[in-house]
Amino acid sequence: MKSIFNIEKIILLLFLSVLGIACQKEIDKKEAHQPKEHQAFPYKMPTEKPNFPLSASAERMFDYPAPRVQDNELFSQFKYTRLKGFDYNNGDGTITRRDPTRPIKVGDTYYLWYTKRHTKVPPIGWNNAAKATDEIPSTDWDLAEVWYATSKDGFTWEEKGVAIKRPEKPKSGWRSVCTPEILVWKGKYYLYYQAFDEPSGLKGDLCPVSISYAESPEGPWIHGGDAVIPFGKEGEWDHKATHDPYPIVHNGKIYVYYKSAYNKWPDNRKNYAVGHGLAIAEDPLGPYTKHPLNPVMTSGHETTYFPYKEGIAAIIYKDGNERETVQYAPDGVNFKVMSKISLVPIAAGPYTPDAFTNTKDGRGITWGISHFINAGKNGGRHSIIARFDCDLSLDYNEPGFKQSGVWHKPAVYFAQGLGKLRSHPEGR
Ligand code: AAL
Repeated sequence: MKSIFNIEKIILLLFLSVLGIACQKEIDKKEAHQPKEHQAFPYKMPTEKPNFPLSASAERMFDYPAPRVQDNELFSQFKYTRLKGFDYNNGDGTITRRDPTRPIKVGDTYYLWYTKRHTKVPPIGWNNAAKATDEIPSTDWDLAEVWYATSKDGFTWEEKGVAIKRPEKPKSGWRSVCTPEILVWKGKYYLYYQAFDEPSGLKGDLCPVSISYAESPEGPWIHGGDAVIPFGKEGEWDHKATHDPYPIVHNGKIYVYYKSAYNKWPDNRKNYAVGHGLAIAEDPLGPYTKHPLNPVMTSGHETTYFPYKEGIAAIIYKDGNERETVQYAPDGVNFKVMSKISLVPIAAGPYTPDAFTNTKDGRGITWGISHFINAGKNGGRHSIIARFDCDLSLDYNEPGFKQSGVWHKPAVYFAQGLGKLRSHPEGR
């Protein structure tokens, strides 16, 4: 008799405690929806989002890696250094170097690849592409090849020669090979690059991506394939061009971020938009499968990505509403803005020691090579490559790079004067 009484007591107790929990949950839920008391925002910066009503801006402040930009690991200033070792023919426009890869270190030597055009005359512009010849380039990257240079310190470089030559017509790339990027995979070196079969600008900036490989960073480079990044189907955002191929090893596979421009037509380019897609493969020579959520980035221009913590971070410039930002995606697909940046390195190739190590703990970047496309005076337009330094690294902490002010001399602003609004709105 006594034992039955105990069991009932236990069941009753159990029932009451479950009831109790359910009630508490209900209370919490109700409380959760109760408008919390408004409180004054504290003078001392909260380390995490306060639990009282906040303005949209104050809410967002706690969506960043740190509420203060100076403490934000994914915010940095960028400082620039002119490189030694490259000649530009007194800036007369006949020599250009642009769209550099990331430098890689082999032994104690840094290797760098880039677009080099050395033509008799400067480019005539893509609006005049129909007048381009075998000697007269349309754009700055027309009639170009992929060259390479080495350095011991990343400041002084020695140009070594051509890595990827333009093949004989009609092979893909006979008109121009440019905008390279490097991958190191299973002890071999791979160069991805754009391959033009017509002067850029004729019908657009249309080109597929080719790939070559070598046992050594000094070559010889063996042709590995053409159009390795599949174009989209007719009407899709990337059916016209695949640019700026950018491989990173992630999740044991090759993640290639690439750029494409859409919403533009030969007779109407002014409403163009730029996106970045992701194509994934288990072998550098492909096949590549494009991510179903492409474009994974809807701002930016050239591609710059690097492993960060368990995910991928990106430096985004020029185009789109989220231009001039650093973004991060733990899955390498769904990027969010982590900071707003200024004086952004264009077509940046950051030195990224863990780009090809399949890291689950990306350490970030501190320097790299970028380009300026508006070097040289009118008629001598060409690009130069330069070094940038920054602190987007978990292992480096230089407060100088974390200051929030970027002060240009008034002359810099006045140089962007109203007079150029129609002729050169972007101040090129
Ligand atoms: C660059 C890159 C690609 C384009 C052209 C040369 O900024 O996006 O390489 O084709 O411009």
